[in-house]
Amino acid sequence: MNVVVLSGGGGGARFARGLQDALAPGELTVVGNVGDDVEVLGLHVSPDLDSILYTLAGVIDEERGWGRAGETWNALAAAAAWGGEEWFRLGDLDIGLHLVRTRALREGTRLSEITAGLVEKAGLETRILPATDDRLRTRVVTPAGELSFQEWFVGRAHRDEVDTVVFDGAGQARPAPGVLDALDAADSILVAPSNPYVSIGPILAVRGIREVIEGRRARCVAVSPLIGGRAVTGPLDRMLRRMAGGTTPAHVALSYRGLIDALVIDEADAPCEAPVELVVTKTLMRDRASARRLAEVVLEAACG
Ligand code: FO1
Repeated sequence: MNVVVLSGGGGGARFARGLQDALAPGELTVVGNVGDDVEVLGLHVSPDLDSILYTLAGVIDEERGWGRAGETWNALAAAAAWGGEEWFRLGDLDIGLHLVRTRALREGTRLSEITAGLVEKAGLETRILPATDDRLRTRVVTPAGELSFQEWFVGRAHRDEVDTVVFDGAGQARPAPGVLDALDAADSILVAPSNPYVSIGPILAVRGIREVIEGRRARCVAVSPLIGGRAVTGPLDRMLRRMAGGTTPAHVALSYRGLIDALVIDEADAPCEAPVELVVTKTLMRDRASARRLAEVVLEAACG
């Protein structure tokens, strides 16, 4: 069976691990968001790809939800002491990966090739594909002006309301090698419980990806990232209220209009009406076992 999941970091990465646990080795392809990518201290950081890689490899800091477990912060402290930036915290272990990736990018290697190399080094059989190798950056338009994603999300702790989300470079960005083929060959296409605007939106903004999903043969099932109308973490509930007018499953389903056959929602959001088939279950991923249970329900809804 071929399963493709579109994912951001955090909850998306946990869901991907649930899928990896539920499926046979090699059956899963994760298409990851790169709109959050940022250059810090001269290093190229791909937060969502890294959260997916670290989570699937079992080295993520589970509590923080990003970066590596057992992290230390000496390089960052030393850089800061010399006047370097420290608003975006890079740990010593994490920096090891950024050094390798940044050097390879400077030598002209594509992000997708670099990511495949990291996946191999981690000993994973799941494929992780960046949505694009081209430059695509998410920006948010707020009452305080237009901000880069990380300036808003980390620098300002996402306190500003968001009026619009813009994907800089999306017009030119081509899908990374393997993305369209994977979607085409998929028996099921899944959308992880990630933020539809800033995690899944940038993936769908890459030329051809939305169109291939719209023309799919496979069923496409999304998992709502809301529980009881509230985001588990992050600003999605505020974004949906302001940009879509509410936080019910119908509002989530409408953000994937034309793309999904079913939406998996939490028991706390049922009963309700939505323009797609609804599947009700417990969606909170407290640990690896609950993420696997959620993955099994979603696969059942997608494959029958
Ligand atoms: N999130 C924060 O809230 N503060 C940070 O300093 C921070 C650093 C960071 C470094 C590497 C990395 O892979 C992720 C990091 N994140 C940090 C998380 C990240 O900004 C967001 O969670 C994602 O971009 C949203 O999916």
